Amino acid sequence: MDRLQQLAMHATSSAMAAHPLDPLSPGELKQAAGIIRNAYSNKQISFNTVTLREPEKSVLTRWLEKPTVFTRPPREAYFVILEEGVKGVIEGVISLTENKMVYSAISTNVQPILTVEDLGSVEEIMRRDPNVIEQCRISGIDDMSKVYCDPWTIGYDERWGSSRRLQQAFMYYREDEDDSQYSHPFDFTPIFDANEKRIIYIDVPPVRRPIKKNIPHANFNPKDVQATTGFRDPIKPISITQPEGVNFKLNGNVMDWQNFKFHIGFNYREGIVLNDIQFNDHGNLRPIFHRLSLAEMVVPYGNPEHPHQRKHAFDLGEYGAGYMTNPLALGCDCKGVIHYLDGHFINSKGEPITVKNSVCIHEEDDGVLFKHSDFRDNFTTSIVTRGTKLVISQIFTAANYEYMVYWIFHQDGTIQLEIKLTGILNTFAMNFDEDTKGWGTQVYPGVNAHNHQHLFSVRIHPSVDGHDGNSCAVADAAVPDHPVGSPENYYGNAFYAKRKVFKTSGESQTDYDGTTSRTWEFFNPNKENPYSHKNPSYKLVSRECPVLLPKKGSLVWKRAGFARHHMQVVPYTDDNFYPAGQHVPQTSGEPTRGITEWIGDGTSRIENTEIVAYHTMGITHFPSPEDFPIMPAETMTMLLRPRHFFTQNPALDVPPSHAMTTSGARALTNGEIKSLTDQTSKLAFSQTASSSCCLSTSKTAATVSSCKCANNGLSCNCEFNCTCCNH
Ligand code: ABN
Ligand code: CU
Repeated sequence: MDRLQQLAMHATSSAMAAHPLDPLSPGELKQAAGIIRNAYSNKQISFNTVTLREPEKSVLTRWLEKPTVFTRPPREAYFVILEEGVKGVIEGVISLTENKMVYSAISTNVQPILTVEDLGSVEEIMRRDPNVIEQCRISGIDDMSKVYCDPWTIGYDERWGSSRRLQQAFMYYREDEDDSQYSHPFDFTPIFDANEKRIIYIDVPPVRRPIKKNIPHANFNPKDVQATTGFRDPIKPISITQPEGVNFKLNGNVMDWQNFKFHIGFNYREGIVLNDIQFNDHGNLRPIFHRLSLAEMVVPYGNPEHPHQRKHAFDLGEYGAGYMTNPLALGCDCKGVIHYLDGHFINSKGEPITVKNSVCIHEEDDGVLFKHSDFRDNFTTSIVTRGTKLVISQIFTAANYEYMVYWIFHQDGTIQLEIKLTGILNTFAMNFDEDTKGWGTQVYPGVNAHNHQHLFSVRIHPSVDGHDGNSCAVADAAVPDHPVGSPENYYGNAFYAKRKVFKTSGESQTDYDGTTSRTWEFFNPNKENPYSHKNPSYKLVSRECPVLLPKKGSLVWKRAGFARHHMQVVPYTDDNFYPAGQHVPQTSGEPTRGITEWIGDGTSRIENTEIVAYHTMGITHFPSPEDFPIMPAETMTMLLRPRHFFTQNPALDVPPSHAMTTSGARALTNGEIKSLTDQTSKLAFSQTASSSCCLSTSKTAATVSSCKCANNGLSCNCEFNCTCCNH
C-alpha cells in the first residue's frame, strides 16, 4: 500500500471511529496489520492479536467530560505477533492516528493467547501422528476419521515449562459425525507443539480404559432425542412484541436508556466492556462506574491423578471471551426486538474477520418493580409498577462449555451481571467397575466428569460521583458486644451494619461471609446523602462466592492470584487490566502475575483515590447425570445497587401499570371492583372470561376519568389511558 492509500484509509477509519473506546473497525484493523507487515516485511510473521489500546485514563476522562474543549484521544492499537524461529511473542503499540508503529519488543518466555484458528489446526495433525494412531488402536479404534480432540493450553507442565508453545489434546471418539464425542472419551492425552506443529509426547495412564463402543453415544441432537425418549409437547408460543419499538437509543456505541448512559465496547479477551456509566439524576449526569468487565476466569479441576492436575482453564486469558464469541441467532439466544453489534478481529494473516451479532442488546419485562396495596379496602387501593430491563449479552464457547454473559440494567439504578453456564462437561474415560474416589462422578456408563470450579474475576472500576475520590468498604451485619440484660441491649435484639473502610490494598483482600450477609461498598467519601448523611455508594451484593479449592502452593493457587480472595482492591494504573497477567498461557505462577504483583506488600493506599476492584464469584461443580449429555443452564449473579446515592426510590418516576387511589376506590361500585380482577389469568385455563377487560398503556394521568369500556360501560381498571378489549 502506498502512502496516499494509507493516509486515505487512516482518514476514513479515524473519522468512522466516533468514540475513543469504540472497538477497532475492520478498516483500522487493516491499517494496523499493514503497519505491522511493513515493519516486519522481511520476516515470517503470524498475527495473534490486534485490538484497541484504550487511551490513557487521564486523557480519556478529560475528553469525556469536555469533548468540545479537549482533542479526541488518539486511536491506538495493541498487537501481538509471532515470528517464525523467535521464542516468545512480539508485542507493541501502533498509532492509527499517526499511522505509525509506536514501539515493539520481543517478550521471551511468555506464550500468546490461543486463537480459534490455533485450536482448529490440531485435530488433523493429531490424526496423522503414528503414536496417537497406536494409542487409538490400543483403545479399540482404528478409524482415525472418527477421532476428535479438544486442544487446551497445557496449563503448565514442569517437564517443558514456558518456553515451548504447547497444547494438551483431550481425545474423544465419534462413531457418527452427528454424535456428541463427550460420551466416548479416550484415556490418553497427546501434547502438541504449536510452533513445531507436531505431537511431541503422549501421557498414557497406567490403567487403560478402552473406548466402550457397545455403549451408544449420549446425544442431544433432535433425531436421537426423538428416537430415544421422544419430545414432550412443544410449548405454545410466548410472543414478545414491542409494537412501538425499543426504549433505548444507541448513538454509535453509546447507549441511552432509562436515565443510564454508557459506552459498549467489545474486545478479543474480555468480550463486553462497559465504560463511562452514568445516571441522569433529574438532569444531573452522575458518574457511577468508569469501566466494568469480566476480566479473567479460571476453571480448576479436582482430580489429583496425573496428568489431570494440570487441567485448569483461564478461559479469558488463555483463549479470550471475544475470540470465542458466538454469532447470535434471533429468537433463540435473545428474544424480542434485538439490536446487535458485530465483533471484529484479525486472523493469523492479519486480515479482518467479523463475527456477526456478537453482542445482543434488548429489553425484557422485569416483573414487578414495586407494588403496594391497602388492606383497609381489601387491597383495592393499589399501585403496581412493572419493570423493564435492558440486557447487553454475549455467549462464548470454551470448547466444551458455553458461558452466557448478561449485563443487565434495571430502572432503579441497579446494574447486574448474570452468568449462565451450559454446554457439555469435560469428561474422561473410566472403566465400569472403577472407583472415582470422590474426584468425579460417573455421569453416563464409562464417563467420568471430574469435580471443578468456575471462578470469574469481575473488574470493577468505580467512579461514584467522581473519578479520583472513591473508596471501598466491607459491610457486615453485626450484633453489639453488650449482652442481653445490659442497658445498651437489654432485650438482646440489637444489630447494625458494621463497616470497615479499606485503607490499603492489603486490607482489601477479603472474602465473602454468608453468616454476616457480607457486602462491599464503593463510595465517594467527599459527598453525603442529605437524608441518611451517608456517603453515596454502589454496593456489591454477590453471594455465590466459593473459596478457591486448590491448596495454597498448588499450581492453580500460584497462577490464579485473583481467585485467592473474593475482593481485592488496588490503585488504578493505566495497565492493571488483567488479574492473571497480560500473557497467561503456560505461566508457572512463580512469580504470580497480575493482581498479586499490583498488591505487592499490600501497603498501597486505596482510600479516596482512583481504585479498581477485582471480585471473584462462581460455582463449585460436582457433576451429576442431570448435567449430561448437555447441561441445563445454571445461573449465578451479582448486583451493584445504589445506596445513599439517591434521595428516594429512583424508579418512582416510572409510570405505573396499575394505580388506584383510596378516593378512586371509594367511588367504585361493586361491579366495578369485581372487574378489577385479572381476566387474562382465567383465559389461560380456558374459563369464560367476562365480556370486557382493558389493558393499560403508558400514558399520562390526564386520561384517567375518560376511560370507559364501550361494551359494558364499566370504568376501566387502569387509571391511565386504557384500551378496552372484547374477549
Ligand atoms: N475450557 C478450556 C478451553 C477453552 C477454549 C478452547 C479450548 C479449551
Ligand atoms: Cu462446570
